[in-house]
Amino acid sequence: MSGLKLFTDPISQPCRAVMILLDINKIQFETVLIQILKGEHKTNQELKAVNPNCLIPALLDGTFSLYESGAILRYICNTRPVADNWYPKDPKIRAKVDQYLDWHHSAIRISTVWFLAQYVSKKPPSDPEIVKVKEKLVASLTILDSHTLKENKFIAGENISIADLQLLCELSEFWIVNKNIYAGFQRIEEWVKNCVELLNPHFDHNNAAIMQLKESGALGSDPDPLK
Ligand SMILES: N[C@@H](CCC(=O)N[C@@H](CS)C(=O)NCC(=O)O)C(=O)O
Repeated sequence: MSGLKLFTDPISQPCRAVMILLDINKIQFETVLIQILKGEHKTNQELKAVNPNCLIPALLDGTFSLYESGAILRYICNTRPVADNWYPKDPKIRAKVDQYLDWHHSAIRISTVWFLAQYVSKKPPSDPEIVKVKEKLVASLTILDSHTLKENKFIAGENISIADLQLLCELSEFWIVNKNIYAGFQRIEEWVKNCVELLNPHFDHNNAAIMQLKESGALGSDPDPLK
């Protein structure tokens, strides 16, 4: 046993990134399932003690507690037997991984706001909040497609890293509503295929919950990219 206890729900993008990293590196961990759709993150007192923000993922390593997926991904790489490509020791490549993990929150994670507003809260696409978020997201996808992935096969270089995991899990959240928000961004489309191929069977295994949600049609279907 690695001694890790992860508070998680596979329908959450940052949770999946952490679970895939653990799985692919064969690191055992104890799962505390926090079902977001049932509001369990708001009531689970053990989670609240680990993360006073009541958000997941959150991690316990013995008595050491940690929240924020980017910090958790890095901590696992720094403390467990993880292949070097995930968080390379080379300072320049590592800095590029860190650059993405920081940029992610203001540039890509914003897609969550769109998802929650349009498909969970059922606001119309013309809602000013949604329009603003989409503009920002298109600008960020354009940067990834025409800059980041033009220079490199993966975000930080020639190998897949935790930065790619973080991005892939965020973009694939829209698969729940049958939507491909990166359609037409050819380098991103190619990169998604490459990542999924490299990560499987661990990617599909951890994606099963969102695929079930998609099949259930619970949040509807919106196949139009970036509509
Ligand atoms: N910046 C945080 C975001 C964590 C987060 O927003 N988690 C979501 C699940 S994807 C959550 O717990 N949501 C519950 C809520 O917002 O009430 C991270 O990367 O870990």
